[in-house]
Amino acid sequence: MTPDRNVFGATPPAPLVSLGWDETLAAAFARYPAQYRPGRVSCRQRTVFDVITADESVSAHASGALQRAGRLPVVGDFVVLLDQPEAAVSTIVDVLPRRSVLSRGFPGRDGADQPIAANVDVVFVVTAAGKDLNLRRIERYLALVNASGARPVILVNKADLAGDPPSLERAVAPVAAGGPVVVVSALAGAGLAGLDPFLALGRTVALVGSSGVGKSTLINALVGRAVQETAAVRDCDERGRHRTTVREMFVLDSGALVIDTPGLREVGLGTVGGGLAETFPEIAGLAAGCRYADCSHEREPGCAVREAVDAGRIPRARHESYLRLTGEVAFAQEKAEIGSARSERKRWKAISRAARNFRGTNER
Ligand SMILES: Nc1nc2c(ncn2[C@@H]2O[C@H](COP(=O)(O)OP(=O)(O)OP(=O)(O)O)[C@@H](O)[C@H]2O)c(=O)[nH]1
Ligand SMILES: [Mg+2]
Ligand SMILES: [Zn+2]
Repeated sequence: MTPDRNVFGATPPAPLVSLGWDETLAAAFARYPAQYRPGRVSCRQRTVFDVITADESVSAHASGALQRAGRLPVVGDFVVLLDQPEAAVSTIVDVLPRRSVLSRGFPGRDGADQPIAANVDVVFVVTAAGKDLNLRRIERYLALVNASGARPVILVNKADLAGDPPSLERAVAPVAAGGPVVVVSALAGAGLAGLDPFLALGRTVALVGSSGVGKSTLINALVGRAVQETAAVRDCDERGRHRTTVREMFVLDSGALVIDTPGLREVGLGTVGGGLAETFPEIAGLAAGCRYADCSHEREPGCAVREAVDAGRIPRARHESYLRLTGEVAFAQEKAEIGSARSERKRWKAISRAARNFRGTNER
């Protein structure tokens, strides 16, 4: 079955406010003259972007200036469009300031982080009952979300495969840090009402989680139609393990915007360490009681965190996970510093080469 590509539910395209437009964005857009119009990126396929505007959905290319500056939009970005009468597609000339950006560490050479989605209010960290239920992986996702400026919600899917919902809630409670946990079965349509508080008009929700946990199945259940392919639909033509290959935003009847993402093979934290204290609040809270202000909570004497671990107040596995993630972020930051130093050196080499050539031309 071919999925229905219309991103809108039963409701037609809506004014910008219902796409999450706010006063800060309006102020940033105010300097553009009348021929420019704002829109929100709902999908990116290589070089073509789908952009939802106040009254339609259009295809667009990023301007050469944005491409050269490496300022390409991601799904969820609010952008400024310029329609050129002779061109079939619009041009994105600017990306408006982001109120949040969900990124992951990207194993690229320069160690830069890779943005996944922008202007997201809430992220559903989706996991499935059964063998996917891995607390360590949930912690990784939570760290990414907490660093993004969006709020995390832990969503346990496939409740139909396992014990009762309360036991699934209890299973993830040790990593939830008091945040919301919702147990659903996307396939059976059970428990979905628990998501309503996060799906109000103009709110943007992104779904992240391993391949196969049921993110797209959940999107279909929320939209009420098969807008996304799910693993079961095309099991015979296996194009690799991942069903969803692009990030895409859909508009629900409630007016909420939901972004489906492909499962990540590796959840690298990248340079964003900001989310760790929020992800491990009980560890961050104890750190003030350590003897050394810069305690790494590994081996230092007088470490309040180690004491709590030894006393059984913090699970050993959780402490180890904290140390591993902290170490990863430190490594990524170092790599990014070296990476940017390298590109800076390259830039200067290019500039001095240009200067030499210029002098050369003048002297000849
Ligand atoms: N039993 C059960 N199966 C489910 C449920 N939700 C999804 N599935 C199945 O899980 C498989 C994977 O679902 P998808 O929605 O494609 O998973 P995904 O997270 O989008 O995967 P990627 O796109 O690869 O990241 C499909 O066979 C679904 O039918 C559920 O609530 N219960
Ligand atoms: Mg999918
Ligand atoms: Zn310590």
